[in-house]
Formats: sequence, C-alpha cells, structure tokens
Amino acid sequence: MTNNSGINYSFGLWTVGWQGQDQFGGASRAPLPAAESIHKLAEAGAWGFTFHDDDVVPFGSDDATRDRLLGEVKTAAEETGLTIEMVTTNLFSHPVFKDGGVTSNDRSVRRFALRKVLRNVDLTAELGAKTFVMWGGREGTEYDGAKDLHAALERYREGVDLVAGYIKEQGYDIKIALEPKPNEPRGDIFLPTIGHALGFIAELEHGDIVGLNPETGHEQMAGLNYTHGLAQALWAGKLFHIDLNGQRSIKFDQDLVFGHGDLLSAFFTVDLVENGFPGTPDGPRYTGPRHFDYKPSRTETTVGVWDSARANIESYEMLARKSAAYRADPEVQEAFKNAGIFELATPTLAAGETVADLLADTSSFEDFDADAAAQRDFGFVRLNQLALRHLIGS
Ligand code: ASC
Ligand code: MN
Ligand code: MN
Ligand code: MN
Repeated sequence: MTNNSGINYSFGLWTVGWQGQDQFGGASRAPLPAAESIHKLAEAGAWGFTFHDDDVVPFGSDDATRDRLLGEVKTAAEETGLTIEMVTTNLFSHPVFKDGGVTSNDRSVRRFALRKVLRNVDLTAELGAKTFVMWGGREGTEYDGAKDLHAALERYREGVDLVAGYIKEQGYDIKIALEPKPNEPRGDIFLPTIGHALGFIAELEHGDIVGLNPETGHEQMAGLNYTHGLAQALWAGKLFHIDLNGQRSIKFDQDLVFGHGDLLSAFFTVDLVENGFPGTPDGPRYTGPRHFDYKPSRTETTVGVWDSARANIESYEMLARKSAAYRADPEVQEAFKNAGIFELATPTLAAGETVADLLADTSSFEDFDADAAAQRDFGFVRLNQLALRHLIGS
C-alpha cells in the first residue's frame, strides 16, 4: 500500500481502464472489468473511484444489462470499502455527439444529451456520490463559422441550469463541477480555462451549486499555471473537485502520471492543496478528494497500468512530505517574511481608512521615495531555491 498519509485518493475507472486507443492506432491492452479495477485500485491505496456512465454500462445497453453492470460496481465498492465520490457523463464518444451534447446545432441531440445527463444525475444520487462532473469535451467547434457562438453559450447555460435546477428540485445533495479544457477532441472547446468557466458560472441562475473540476494538464495545454488557477477557484469558493495528472508543455492532452510533467509546478500544487495559502492561514482550503485523471501510457502492459496507478499516489505522497517540510523549515518562513508574503495579507488601506484618507496621506505619494522602495530585495530567487532544495536536495 502506497498511501500512508490518510489522504483520500481516487481514480476514474476510465484511467486504468484505458486500452490505449489513439488517433493513430487501436487498443494495445485488453479491456479491464470494472470490478477488477476497483479491487486493484483498493490494493494500490485508493480511497475512492469515479466513472462515466459509459465506462460501466456500454452506450445503448438495455435496462437489465445496466442493472447487472451497475450491481457489479456497487458490490465491488462494498467489498473494498471504496467510496464512489463522483460520477460524470460521457457526451463525447458516440458519434451522435460529434457536434457536442448540450451545444450541438441539432436540437434533438441536445434533448437526448440532457436526458442522458439527467438519468446519470439520478444514478449519482442513488450511489451517494456528492460531485457530478460535466466535461464538455465535444462542446466546441473546428471552424469559427460552424456555430452561432452566442447561441451556443445560451444553450450551454440552459443545459447546466436545467441540470442544476433538477438537482435542487429533487433535493439531491450533489454539486456540479465543470471541467475546462482548451481543445481536443474539438479544435476549440467552450469554457476553455478556469477563468472562462468562472465567468460562465457567474451568469447562471443556479450557479450556487456549480463549481469547477480543474485538470492539471488542461490548464497547461493553454499555457496557464494550474496552481494559480486552483487559487482563483478557491478564492471564488468554486473549487469543488480536482483532476490531477501530468503534462509537458503546450501540446496534445498527455494525461501523464501526476508529477511526470512539470514537477516544480506539481510541488506547488500539492503545497497549496495540503498546506493552504502561506500568508492566509484562515483562507479557503480544498477539502475534496485528490482525484487522478491520467492515462497509463499506450506502451504499458497491465504491469505498467498498476505501476502507473501507484505512481500517482506515490508522487503525491512524496510531494506532500516535501511541501510539509518546506513549510516547517524556519529558513523558508524567514524567506516568506523577507519576501513580503505575510505583508501581502494585510489590507492596503487600514481598517476604517477611506479613499479621502489615502488621498490625504502624503507619505504614500507626495513624500513617497519610489527609488528607495525600488531597492527592496524580495529574495524570490532564494525562496524558490529553498523550494527546489526541499524538492530534490540531498
Ligand atoms: C472526463 C474528464 C476528462 C475526460 C477524459 C476522457 O470526464 O475529466 O478529462 O473525461 O478523461 O478520456
Ligand atoms: Mn486530460
Ligand atoms: Mn479530467
Ligand atoms: Mn482526462
């Protein structure tokens, strides 16, 4: 067992279950029955698992087949004690969704997609999962002229509000987490980044139960900083779930093992998730599962599938220990202080101070010595080197 820290790790069944099919080649591995995955994930140190409807019940199955297959998953969850913490809907594999689910130009497809989602919401409630992820992988275009972009956003809003409204109406204890991704499989996907998604949520009628499920690699595919994105989602009270993995720069979605992409970035992601904001100890914290959404590389056999599953947990555990030591190091704390990290937590205006007071304060402008202030050494490089020393030092 790789997990000694008591941290709750979970995996999508589609991760270890991925058979390696890609744009240029077919499957390189045999299918993995869901029950077997669940047992092996438990052995690997997982606390929970998640799945798309179609990961467990093939698209178009009859009700008897659906009941039997879902029954197997429930039994495996009971046998292993693993928690089904999140459920999500596949609105991307079947060609009917080739132009999207809730934003397809074809209205009949949109109605079908919503029915598929609502059925899956009922299942989520039945299984006791608290998070319902909506990754709109096919909600997008290849060509800017292929959609009325205004109408597409209206339909996206209609769809998410309809699902959120249904959750409330049914009294389900479920929150929706939207997952941004900039592209792939579509040329451009709507809600491409955390920031776009936060802006979208602000326009919803039922936005109070809608938040985010940011994925490491998806932000990095857009050239963005995942840890900064998590911070803004936390600040907005919208970090409902996370998809951890690895990505090496702006290219196709690699879905590598967590830590196998940008390692220093992964260190600061874990540092934020495990230790919170350094100068804001009472600030918002992520309390959900540490969920991995990765793909065992196509080169791997079953051996590599389970090596890679364990590697995610091990990477995270190592980084959690390193980041705890980093925070506990008096030299780091001193460097934080020298860098002004605690100072940033102090409001710029004093309690009760007004704009008029600021305007009247000559020390902040007329008598302010900008050249002297420009001489301040923040020591950010030294601080970062301390992080690196904790991360890889002997
Ligand atoms: C999801 C999710 C993704 C995609 C991808 C499917 O639900 O979070 O990133 O589906 O894993 O291959
Ligand atoms: Mn991905
Ligand atoms: Mn994901
Ligand atoms: Mn993924």
